[in-house]
Amino acid sequence: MNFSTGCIVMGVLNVTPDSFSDGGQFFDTDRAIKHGKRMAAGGAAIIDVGAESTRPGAKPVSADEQIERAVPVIEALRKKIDVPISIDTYNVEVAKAALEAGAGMINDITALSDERLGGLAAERQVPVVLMHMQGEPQTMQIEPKYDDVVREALQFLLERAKQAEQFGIDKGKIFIDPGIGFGKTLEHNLLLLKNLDEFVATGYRVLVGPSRKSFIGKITGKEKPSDRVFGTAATVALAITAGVSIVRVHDVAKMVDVVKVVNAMSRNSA
Ligand code: HH2
Repeated sequence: MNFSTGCIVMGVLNVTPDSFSDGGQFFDTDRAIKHGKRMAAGGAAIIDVGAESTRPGAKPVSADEQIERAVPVIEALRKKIDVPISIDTYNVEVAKAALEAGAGMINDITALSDERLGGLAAERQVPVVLMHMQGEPQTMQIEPKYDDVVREALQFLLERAKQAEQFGIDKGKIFIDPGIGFGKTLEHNLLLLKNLDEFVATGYRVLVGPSRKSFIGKITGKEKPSDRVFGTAATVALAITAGVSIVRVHDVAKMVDVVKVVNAMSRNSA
């Protein structure tokens, strides 16, 4: 991963029948592989493969089923493209199988709640994403509550990042993520996005994943996630200005343009 030009783009590859924005579109292995190649050609610097939807209300998928969905896609992409692949999982068996298949990064929405995942990342020396979530996907959007969402997410992520370092993961390989939409109201999401610079100020690299999420639909009135591209672009531009290192998005080629322009402007004003 090269951050010399600024922020980079992580493309979302959901090998699922039920993801909130593209469920079913890339459930078929061949279609998933094609989409991965398309995202790489569009300028993705990382491809994040997920085999379980974590949308609000989603039910967990067994490790075997996730492995069956993700591994053939990772193996094929590893051979066809040069872009690093990350596995979006909180399950240690799924992570192990994905790393064997050629993934080189772990994206954990539970921020190493299973310590074995921390051990695995340290042993294999792969980067990890630690994300903040209140509750769990099945129930997280019922009534999210915080005294101070920014402070609480920051404190949680700092604790988990320190733990990750204790596992033996290099600081430079740890990414923290406020977890947009994970146990958050519209107001919470906006506060987190407005204060991304505070996450950057921790010294850990920051990843953010606002792409096509429902808070954008609430603001713009766009019901269909695929109509939320411009709304997503606004969040991406703001995130880069705050110093975020990775944006996790669905519309890779379009967001790569946004990222290139904002990166260039950020350099010129430095
Ligand atoms: N968002 C989703 C999934 N994984 N990982 C990180 N680190 N940050 C995020 O914001 C994040 C994530 C949800 O988006 P998507 O994968 O498109 O949907 P689904 O969970 O329904 O598959």
